[in-house]
Amino acid sequence: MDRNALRLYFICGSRNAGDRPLQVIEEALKHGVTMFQLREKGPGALAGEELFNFALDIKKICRKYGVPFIINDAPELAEKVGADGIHLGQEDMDIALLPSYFDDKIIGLSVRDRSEFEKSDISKVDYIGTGPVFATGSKDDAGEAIGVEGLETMRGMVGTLPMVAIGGITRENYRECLEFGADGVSLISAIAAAEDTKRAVEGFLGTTGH
Ligand code: TZP
Ligand code: MG
Repeated sequence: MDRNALRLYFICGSRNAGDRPLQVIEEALKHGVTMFQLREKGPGALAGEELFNFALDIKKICRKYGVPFIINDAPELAEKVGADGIHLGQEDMDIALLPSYFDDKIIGLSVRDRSEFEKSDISKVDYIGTGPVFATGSKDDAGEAIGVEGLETMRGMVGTLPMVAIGGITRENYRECLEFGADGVSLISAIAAAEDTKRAVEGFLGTTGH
């Protein structure tokens, strides 16, 4: 994959962005998000037909803006909807068991530290997501923050493999993530919960004043 796609990777589900998630997603992509992940988790999460339709709407938005569409931890849904890739955590499906649909798709894996890296088969992995770099309120079981030092350690281990930072990333700290080895930043709340989506996105791209 093109590592530049990781530059501003927006992750969102139907419950993260107020009562008009599709509008927030469209606005975010329109103003420069480079990759998108549908992560449908937690109380009130959509399922079945509703989730499928939501995913299809998002795919259309992603196509419109030429942004890769990744789905978190739902290979069947990803295949059914024709997503560009899948993101898996350490506890999710084994990458070796993914159906052949994913052979030419983007495969992302969460790897937080050396011990997770050592037990991961990264032969089919296109990028890794590393974190939480900072404290986050968006994932209950995210664990202890690894800091930018943790990112730097991971960069040393993974060599040139594309790597995106995750967890508690804001306009104030994202540059540090890039300086310490991440190809980009992935985030939920800093865009999904922003009052002004356009301004939030541009703040991560250096296209607006701070
Ligand atoms: N994995 C590690 S931290 C996290 C995930 C999904 C949540 C990131 O959300 P936020 O709001 O950008 O901290
Ligand atoms: Mg998962």
